[in-house]
Amino acid sequence: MVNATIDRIPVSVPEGTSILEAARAAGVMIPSLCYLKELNEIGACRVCVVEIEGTQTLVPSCNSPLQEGMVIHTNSPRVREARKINVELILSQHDGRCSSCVRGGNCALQAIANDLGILENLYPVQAPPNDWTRSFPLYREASKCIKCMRCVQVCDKVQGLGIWDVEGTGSRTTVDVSRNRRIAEVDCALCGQCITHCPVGALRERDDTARAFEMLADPELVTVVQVAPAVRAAWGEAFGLNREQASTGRMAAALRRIGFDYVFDTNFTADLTIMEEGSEFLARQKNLNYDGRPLFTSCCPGWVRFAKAHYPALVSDLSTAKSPQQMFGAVAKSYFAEKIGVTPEKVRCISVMPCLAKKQECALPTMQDAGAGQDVDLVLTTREMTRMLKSEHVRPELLDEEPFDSPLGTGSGAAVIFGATGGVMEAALRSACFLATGSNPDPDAFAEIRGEKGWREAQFSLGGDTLRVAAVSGLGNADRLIRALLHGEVQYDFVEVMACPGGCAGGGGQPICEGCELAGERGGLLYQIDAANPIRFSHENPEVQRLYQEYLGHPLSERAHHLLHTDHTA
Ligand code: HC1
Ligand code: SF4
Repeated sequence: MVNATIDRIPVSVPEGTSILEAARAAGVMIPSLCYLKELNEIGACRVCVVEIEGTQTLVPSCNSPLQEGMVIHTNSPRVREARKINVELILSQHDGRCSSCVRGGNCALQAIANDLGILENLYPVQAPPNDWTRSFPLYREASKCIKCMRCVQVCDKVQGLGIWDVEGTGSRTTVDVSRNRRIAEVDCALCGQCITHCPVGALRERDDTARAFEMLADPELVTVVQVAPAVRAAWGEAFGLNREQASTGRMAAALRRIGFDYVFDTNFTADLTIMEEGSEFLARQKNLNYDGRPLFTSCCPGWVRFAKAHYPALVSDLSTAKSPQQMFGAVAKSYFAEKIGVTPEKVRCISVMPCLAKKQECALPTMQDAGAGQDVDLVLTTREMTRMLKSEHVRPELLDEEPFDSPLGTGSGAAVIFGATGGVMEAALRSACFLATGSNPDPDAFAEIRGEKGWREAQFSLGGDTLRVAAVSGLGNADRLIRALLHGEVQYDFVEVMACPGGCAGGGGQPICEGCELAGERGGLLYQIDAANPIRFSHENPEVQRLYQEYLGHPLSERAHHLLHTDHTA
């Protein structure tokens, strides 16, 4: 252990601990901008500088290890002055029009500048011009980039994609798409992790709220909204609501306040996905020509984009079942439109997703089967939904709870855990077990596949057969798993892949909390919601059963194939 004092507080930490982490452990919060624990410890912004008694120079605390006997001052006059100058210099290259910035009020740079009492920009602002493809679901404003490198590191080290890099030299140094490419030309998975790790507003989703408001204002249209499983675990963060206040009932009420005609739950079609994918899996296992390669889940469009770009030979092993989002669109514009007696052309299907890749998934030509424009017309991220509620001055905490509409508003506990890594696999196994044996397993029989580790595996017995399954989250982990599979180092029957670390709970469209990684906590909440649901199995969802009785027939029927499956060729 190393013993030292930080701001007169004695500290004792393991050798190698940075001054910044040692200070945080002692309750001393040293401000930082570029720092991301274990990912970006480059000391680039120099906001976290501290003074070591007896030395002349200030050091960045994020990458300077605490040493025996050090006496550290984190807020001395020298430190304060240097920190202030460093932030003023950063501001001189930053478009600081905070009132029209999506991160206004939730920006690390704004907060630090305010904390340091910087009330005017001393230096002329020289920010690079913005030059970006506006139609792309990921939007970048170069004029706001502070070159902290967080996006570069998350994309490289966690996702293994290398989309971003430092470009230019001297005062023209900036971060841009690597190797001078355009964003639409590179294999960006659209996971959005660069956005949730950007401390300012340099990265965000394409804003589709104006289009959503237009649809809501058109009296000729029937607007139908679906809300993804993981959204319910996070939307309240943007309003500072506690867990009880941030209920699905209040979210449904709030969405009705801004004008949606029908408020439905993607959980309904998550259950439907399980019926189709579970049946597909069992059929594949029985198939004598089955080549022994695993079936991969396909509900995460970030993963599907990655697979198409990096492992095209594996695309035929993706489940043909569409994602719950796309099944919802297909069912809303066929079965539901028919039920309420409107033509599908009049229906506008809008999703609220924790995800950017869903904005691209809904536009794929292979996802349009209901015959009326796009099956899903528009995707909003969780952040866009909360911005819309705020712009309409909705105060969710003041609303009474309201149920989702019927018949696409009921979901099982198995459906809600889709939003956490391993949840799709667990939900599928619960129902596959029933389909294979005719009786329900203990709903928690497959809990071994839960957890926060990026790559987990388990073996289960299913109708006398041993099943080898794995769940990975984060594309770097997915890449490692696929390489191990291709080298014969591991063998699985069924693999769940989610592009975002922790699954959709940690999705790139979720509310941003500076310095927090909330996927695990949000995922835990989804498991609690599952445990409290009286229905724990997708095949017991009464509205899904009714959909089969009234419309689809049975899983993998011709109509189910037409509406609910795809070949991932686009
Ligand atoms: Fe997801 Fe899914 S779990 S992919 O993360 O399969 O986005 O939540 O909606 O479609 O259900 C996202 C979440 C979501 C789909 C479901
Ligand atoms: Fe989107 Fe979820 Fe996949 Fe992330 S894990 S890319 S949020 S579907």
